[in-house]
Amino acid sequence: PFLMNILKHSTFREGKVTVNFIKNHSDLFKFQESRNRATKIVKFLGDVTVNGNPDVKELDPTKTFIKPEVPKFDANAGHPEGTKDLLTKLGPDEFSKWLKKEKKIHFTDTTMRDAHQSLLATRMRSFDMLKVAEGFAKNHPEVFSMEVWGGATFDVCMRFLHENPWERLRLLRKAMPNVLLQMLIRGSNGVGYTAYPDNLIEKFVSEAWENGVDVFRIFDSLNWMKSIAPCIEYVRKTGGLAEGSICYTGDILDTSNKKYDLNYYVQLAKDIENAGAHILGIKDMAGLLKPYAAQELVGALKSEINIPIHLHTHDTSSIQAATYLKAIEAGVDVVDVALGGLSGLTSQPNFNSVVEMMKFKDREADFNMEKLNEYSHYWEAVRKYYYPFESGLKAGTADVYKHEIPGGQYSNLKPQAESLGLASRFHEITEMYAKVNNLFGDIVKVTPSSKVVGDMAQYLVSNNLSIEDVMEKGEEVSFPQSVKSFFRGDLGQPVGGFPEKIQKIVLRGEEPYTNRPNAHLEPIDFQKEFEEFTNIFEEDLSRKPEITDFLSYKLYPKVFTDSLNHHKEFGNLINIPTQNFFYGMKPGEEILVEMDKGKTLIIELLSVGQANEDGQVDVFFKVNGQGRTVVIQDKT
Ligand code: 3PY
Ligand code: ZN
Repeated sequence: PFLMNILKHSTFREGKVTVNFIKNHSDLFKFQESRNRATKIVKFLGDVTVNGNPDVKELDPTKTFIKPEVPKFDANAGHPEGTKDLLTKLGPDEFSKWLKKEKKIHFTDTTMRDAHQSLLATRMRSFDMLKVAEGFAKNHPEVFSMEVWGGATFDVCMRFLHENPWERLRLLRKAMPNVLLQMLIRGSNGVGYTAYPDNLIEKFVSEAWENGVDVFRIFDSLNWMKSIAPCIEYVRKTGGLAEGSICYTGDILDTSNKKYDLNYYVQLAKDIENAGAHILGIKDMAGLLKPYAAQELVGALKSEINIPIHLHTHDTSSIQAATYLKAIEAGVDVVDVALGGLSGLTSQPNFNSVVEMMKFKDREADFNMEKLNEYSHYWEAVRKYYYPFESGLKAGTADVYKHEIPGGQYSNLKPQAESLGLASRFHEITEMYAKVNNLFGDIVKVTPSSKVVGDMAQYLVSNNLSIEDVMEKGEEVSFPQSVKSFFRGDLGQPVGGFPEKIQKIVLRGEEPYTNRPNAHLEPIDFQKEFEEFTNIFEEDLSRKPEITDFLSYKLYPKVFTDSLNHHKEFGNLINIPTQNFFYGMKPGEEILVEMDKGKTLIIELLSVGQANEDGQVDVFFKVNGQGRTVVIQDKT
């Protein structure tokens, strides 16, 4: 084929070949390059077929899948105007005023971020999103925003799905240029679990904007303004919308709760508005905001602040549609919902049903219900591929008001407990979670502070220790790293400060600090470090490293490096169908894998050989009609 390329080359045919012909015509190597890429993909498919996907811990051979039906849309038509076009036209300050004046209720679709983060351990692949992104944006340009990025997706995307999160964002942006794209950012903790240097967060925000994010939902896991305010400022330097958020905890209707009462939230909301937010987010990460509390909270905020209000919840209790109804009556501007097939329980309330709820009333939003339901069916079918990541929760629970575990964490805690051999003690863990929260001074619990409480609860249950044991024999307890770090001040300062006694026990004489954790971190010298990064990784990446690669590396050095090594061996897997990505192929099965626009591989698995004495297995494929054998080490 290489020779054929030379013979077909125009310069060769014109008889102008010189000694440098091959050197000067890199296109000759294109064939080799795409053959290499195909080989890597086939190698991956061979490996999953023989060894399984290491991320799938338990296979259920009785599972059957149905082909997800992609709702129809006109691929040749342009995108109808949506909220992104309006943001471009008005700019963020005027956009915020427009939103506040809107009468109808607006919707953010969380299906591609929080819904799968909270139901399927964040495993949704770009492949399944990209199948419907363009169609959704064309069929439903009236959606307020699509939450598609941030939170845990950044890490999981690289760590388990072997994808580049920036590539996901760019592709979704391209498919949905007309509607706002939204991300979740953990203030000074970015999309990680600890504080990062301020200039790293600033650069991250500006690159997120450049690559497609419009709405930044900013929160701090302890509701600490000193972590929220700088991030609002970074977003204000872009053309994006800063949604500063309060994390809701406790119950404002409970008058014995003095810490997180209505006044506390109103003051925090004012601080967020004064810090320059365009929108106020109410982030009810555990789904604790009951209907009548929502009425009171939203009602009070509407009269105390001037920016529009965006409400987020999780339906763990199963009554959060009622919360939305009361919030809508009280004047909330936008609510977060997930398409039916990925809604409910630890995810968001059902998009389709909440739209129906408002039909024929004055704040009704006009959606094509037939189409919206088709998208719900699509996700229902796609969800089946992800069965190993289902948490197994079957019903809503009122326990959530006691343990206050965020939706995303709750669905993760069960598999985590199983992996520690504590499956039968799950309720003990959730009860311990509540006790640890009290011990730590009743803190706001959301990533990463929720991880601190969860780590401690699991540690105590698995070591059969009680809260009393900790208080009495603390010097014998080996506290989890996250707990030590929390009491040192690495996540910032909790509302009302740290309880001193337990802080002393955990820190064993180490001095905590009370200023911003970021103040202890050296700023990044971007020019110098990016150059070093380029020197180290250029060859492995086999392309020019981008600043976004560098940001991934700075946020998750090991995850980035592992993901790069995976990429070197198996290539870019973004276009492998999800069924084959997780479960490999069956002999006789033929699949299509798009390489570049218009270039598709037809891959058929012919047969899988027997392992030889070294444990090597020959796997026979046909790729675009040509036989291809890959040798796979059997690790089963
Ligand atoms: C995250 O930080 O990932 C969350 O979704 C918190 O609720
Ligand atoms: Zn959430």
